[in-house]
Amino acid sequence: MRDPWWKTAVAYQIYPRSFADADGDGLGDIAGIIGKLDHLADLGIGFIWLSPVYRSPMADNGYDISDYREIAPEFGTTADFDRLLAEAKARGIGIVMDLVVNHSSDEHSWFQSAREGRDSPFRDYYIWRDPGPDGGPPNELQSFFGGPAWSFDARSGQYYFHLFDRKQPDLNWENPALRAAIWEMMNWWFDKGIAGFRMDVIDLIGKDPDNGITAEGPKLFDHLAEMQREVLAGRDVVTVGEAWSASPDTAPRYCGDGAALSMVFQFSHVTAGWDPEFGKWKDHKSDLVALKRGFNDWQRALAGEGWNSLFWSNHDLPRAVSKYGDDGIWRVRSARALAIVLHLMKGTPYIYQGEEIGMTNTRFARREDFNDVEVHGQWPEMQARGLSADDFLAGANANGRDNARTPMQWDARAHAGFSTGTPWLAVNPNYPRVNAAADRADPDGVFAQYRQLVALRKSHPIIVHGSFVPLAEDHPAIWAYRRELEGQRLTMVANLSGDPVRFAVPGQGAVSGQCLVTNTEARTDLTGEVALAPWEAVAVLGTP
Ligand code: TEU
Repeated sequence: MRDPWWKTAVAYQIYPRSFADADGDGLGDIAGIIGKLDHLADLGIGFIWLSPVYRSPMADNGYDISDYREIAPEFGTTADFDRLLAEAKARGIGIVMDLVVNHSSDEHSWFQSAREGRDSPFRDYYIWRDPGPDGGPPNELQSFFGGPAWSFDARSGQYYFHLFDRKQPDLNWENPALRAAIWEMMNWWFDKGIAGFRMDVIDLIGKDPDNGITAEGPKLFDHLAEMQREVLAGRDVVTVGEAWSASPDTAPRYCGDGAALSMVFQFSHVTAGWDPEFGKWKDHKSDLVALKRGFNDWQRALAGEGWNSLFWSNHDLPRAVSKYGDDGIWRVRSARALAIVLHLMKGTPYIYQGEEIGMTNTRFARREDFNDVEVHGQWPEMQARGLSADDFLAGANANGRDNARTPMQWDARAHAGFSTGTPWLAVNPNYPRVNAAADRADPDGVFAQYRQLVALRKSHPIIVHGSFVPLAEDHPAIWAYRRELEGQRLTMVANLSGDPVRFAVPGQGAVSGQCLVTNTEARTDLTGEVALAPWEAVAVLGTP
């Protein structure tokens, strides 16, 4: 059987609001994306995951959709979108749309009708319950953005359910008519020629809220099987499900043989770096051993069946170089090391916009400076649980979603060349130094490293298909692994610390041959003890 194209391709995520603004209103747009397609073609990526561009009141920056087939006017028109699809295709790049169907916007016509009363034909598209015995919410379930997951609707005297903001009512997946409407919508987009879907919080669609079950609920895999039958079967597309609760045990049910998804986004490496008590809202020193375990466990679990996605960052997470690297003096070298570590594992790598030029977190001086709905919703919760204002601010600065959402830094012009107007979220002040034009001009820059890695994946099947064996899993500073395919061995060794480290390469990783990639000096031999410079990463290809 021919390999699916998405195993060799590298993905690039665009958060349209912050990518490129063509019309000067301070918000990124589709015309802006089209203007930057050559940057992406040059990087060599195979598909774009486009965060939502649908019509939306933007309570959660587009993850609250009011019309699944229309483009948000602030981002452009359907004609602009069709042009993007065609221009990307002409460069060999597919467009993967964001499918946000755990919930819609409360301004979707379905919800507008549903809230008119219990007789509305769309009432059952959402989850309504009578008040609890005390007149309060039906149960204790909480929203991910803080506060109860139930909001009262005075007109009908019932509560509706929302796992996110109150402007994001959850859709009722128990209703076959709702499911049919979603299948129809997905088929409509595929017929337009999109390359796939990234599925927002897909592990939540099988929920059973009456029994307090939200993630991986009893109906989840039935719904995915129906999606496979009604939409995906026979289509040569990529599907990636965002699944915070997926585990190595459940992974095959999402993306094993015959399952609906090509792969999932799982977050074990992300949550490994969170505070045990306050989660992402309290800064926590990251632990390399736990971080590696997050990846290695999944590499092992999906060795035979299924496929991994590989990512450091996305629009909900901090910038990779700030979280896992060193965004001070080692910014460029550590960003390159992280790229090498990630891209030579087994799976499909996702590059988040700006990662390819080593963009860093922004420091927000005050809580009020954050834009994100999650920060403002979670503060009262965390305060009630005993977290101080200073600690919360430090946590939000370390892990908050706005870090990834500051505008793309294209060049040293005002607002980093992102917009001629005033950006919706301020550009990181380091843009005169950290920007695409400067980085791309540097043969030892971050972009050059990413471009090389994307190209190597196409020329070296061992990177795509080779078996994976982690090495030195308990080492606190070294990340190392071995890949093998058809008599070839590829060993990657990286020092993820700012100190020099002497490391004895275990026998099962020993290799000499050709230096495939390095962020410092070329090496052709990884046998015995090697002395690694700070943040040095190197991969050697040879025979065992
Ligand atoms: O994110 C899912 C999600 O659960 C995150 O909000 C996550 O909980 C949080 O960042 C961790 O504290 C998806 C989208 O990626 C996100 O942008 C949306 O806000 C959310 O779903 C709702 O659609």
